[in-house]
Amino acid sequence: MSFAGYFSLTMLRRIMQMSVLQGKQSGKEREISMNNRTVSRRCSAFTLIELLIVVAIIAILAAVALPNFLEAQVRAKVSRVRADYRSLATAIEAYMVDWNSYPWRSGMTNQYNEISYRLADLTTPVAYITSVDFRDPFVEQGTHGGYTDGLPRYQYNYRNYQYVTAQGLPPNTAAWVLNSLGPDRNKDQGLNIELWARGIPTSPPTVVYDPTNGTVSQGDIPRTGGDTKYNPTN
Ligand SMILES: [Ca+2]
Repeated sequence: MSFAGYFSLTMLRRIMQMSVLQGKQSGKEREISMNNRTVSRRCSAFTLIELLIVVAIIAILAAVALPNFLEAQVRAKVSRVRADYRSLATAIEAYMVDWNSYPWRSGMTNQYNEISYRLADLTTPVAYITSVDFRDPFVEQGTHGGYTDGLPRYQYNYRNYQYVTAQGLPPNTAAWVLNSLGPDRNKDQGLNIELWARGIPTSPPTVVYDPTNGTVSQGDIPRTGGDTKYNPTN
């Protein structure tokens, strides 16, 4: 073996020894650092008790917040009903000024009790309002809401007492009523509110929604206009 060959072999052995040594050191260092990580992880981890306390606190907060959130939704819907009534009442009274009677499209169709049909004369030929497609926020879409005709409901109900003769009410009474099912989502006697206000008994008795009975409680949300005796207090 030449001197160059002997030198190369010696250098190669040396390098291999160093790398093996380095490898061993790295392994040790890795082990130490892993141990350190394990220790630090053990120190920073949550215990089961801590996790259970956090879960319990979140559950309590949810139990307190959820009913308030649902009630806020109902209150917002009641406010929307009253805002819709204001828009519709303005258009209905403007129509009365021009035509000397309240709007009423008679006849029977599949949607005859929807205001988009009964109040269609508010939009054409003169547009007293751009649309009468005001949906009752308390109508579960497509259900009849307790009305015995079984027709699906979407919108507020409307009655014009000049055209719909109500027993006990003077004929041609120039009054109208808009009605929402209210938070109980079921028909009470809101459309007969004018009779109730004049002391004419209705069966079952007229019930007007009152939030003091509970945010979700029985009753309808009616609004009247014209020759009316009904003065809502809420
Ligand atoms: Ca109701």
